[in-house]
Amino acid sequence: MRVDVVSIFPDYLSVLDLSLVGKARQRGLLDLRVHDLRDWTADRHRTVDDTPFGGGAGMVMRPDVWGLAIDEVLEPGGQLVVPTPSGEVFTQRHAEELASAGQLVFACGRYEGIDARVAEHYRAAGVTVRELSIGDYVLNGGEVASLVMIEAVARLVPGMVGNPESLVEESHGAAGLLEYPVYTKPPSWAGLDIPDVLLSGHHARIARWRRDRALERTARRRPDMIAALDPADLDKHDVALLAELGWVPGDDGGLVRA
Ligand code: JB8
Repeated sequence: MRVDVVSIFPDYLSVLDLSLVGKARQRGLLDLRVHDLRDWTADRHRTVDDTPFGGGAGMVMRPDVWGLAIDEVLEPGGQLVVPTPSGEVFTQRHAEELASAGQLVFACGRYEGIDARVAEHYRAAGVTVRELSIGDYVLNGGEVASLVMIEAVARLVPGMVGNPESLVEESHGAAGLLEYPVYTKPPSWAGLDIPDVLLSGHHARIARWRRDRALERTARRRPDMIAALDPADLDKHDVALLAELGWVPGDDGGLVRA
């Protein structure tokens, strides 16, 4: 897969030389190229921004400079990703979709963002343009959001993760539940003993205990995920535990708070 990142702070992306993203590059699975947006300016000051039409605070990134950069970097079939606090919230589903693209171009804005005509222009030209937010908080620019999305996507590219099982049995996987708590040696630490069931060797009891803890954790921390569960994925023990936690079947079969 090819990933291009365009930024006025290309050094922000240097951490991609490390870790599993760096290893995937060494192994030829990921062709990652970072570009300085100012390389596509022609004026003495290498200007990338200007004042907003209609007034208001701050500066807006010029569409003409962005257009030259994207026209040069984007390959046929490539997708354009624009990190922005105004975008759809980036999820594991987005990561999975992006992982199947041949090329991703991340356009990292700064200041008050990129002139809205850039996304409009590339959509009109038939390019898939994804305006994505990594969460409900505001960063100073799209670089760190791009790093987050690149890591989430890169680890899904076949061959990048050593143990493919660790890709299926994890948070935000098919189960729609948070992960159960995990423990390792020593079995007693700081006066805390690991749960006895995990030493029992009873695989079915361990699986049930883990599912109960996942359900409890999800109900407490992510009630939105409980409401989104497919009732067909719940066994009678799940339904009983969730009822104890205050979740009962609603009119449409989904769970609602009692
Ligand atoms: C200017 O919070 B963010 C984000 C903030 C930004 C820009 C892009 C993304 C561009 N500010 O994810």
